[in-house]
Amino acid sequence: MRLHGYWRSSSSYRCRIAFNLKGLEYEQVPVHLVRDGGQQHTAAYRALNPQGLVPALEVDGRVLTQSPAILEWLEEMHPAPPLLPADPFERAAVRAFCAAIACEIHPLQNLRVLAHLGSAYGQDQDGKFAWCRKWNGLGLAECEAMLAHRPATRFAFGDAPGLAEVYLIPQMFSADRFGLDLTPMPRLRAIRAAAESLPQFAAAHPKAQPDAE
Ligand SMILES: N[C@@H](CCC(=O)N[C@@H](CS)C(=O)NCC(=O)O)C(=O)O
Repeated sequence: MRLHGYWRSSSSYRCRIAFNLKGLEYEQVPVHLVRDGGQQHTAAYRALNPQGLVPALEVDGRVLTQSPAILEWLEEMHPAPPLLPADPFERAAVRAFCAAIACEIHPLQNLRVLAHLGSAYGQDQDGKFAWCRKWNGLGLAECEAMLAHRPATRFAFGDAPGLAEVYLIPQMFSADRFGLDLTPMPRLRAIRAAAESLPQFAAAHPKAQPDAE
């Protein structure tokens, strides 16, 4: 398997965590999202992913895109250890938590959205980061609330890490990068501390990647 990604991309980070939790070997192919105007826009990369976004996963000569699809495929192909609970209702609850991150927060902070805030609305780096803090702050507070009435387990949906942490930990990394104060989210911070004590998460961290800057 070849993962085309970028060290700081949270969607790529999700995939790296999941591969590591499953104990799977994979090769990384760096796609620099900034250099040369963004290597994701080259014809060669768009042949892999017509959306011009990372990640893209090459598997036996075929290509999968969209990290949620990659993660669901991974879970179906390599069910052990599971990233989702056995109970269908709980599985839906985990997917809702992941969607709160992948659908409501992440798209608003994407590089091309921030570039448009600059070119069309005159926002500088401070303005763009303030925008990112707004949507990360709102979305992560909602994630904290989604867990408020759940049992006090080590991770979000039990005592083992799963899909919720695959989405959450990269999103919290982004939130830090944008300077968001995570003090009002003690449950999320405790989950992150538990996850980051595990080697699978440490190895997936952006700063541990070969293309890290
Ligand atoms: N929903 C997609 C999002 C992919 C995505 O937005 N990737 C970002 C990096 S995290 C990207 O490639 N951005 C490049 C750009 O905006 O030009 C997924 O989860 O795979």
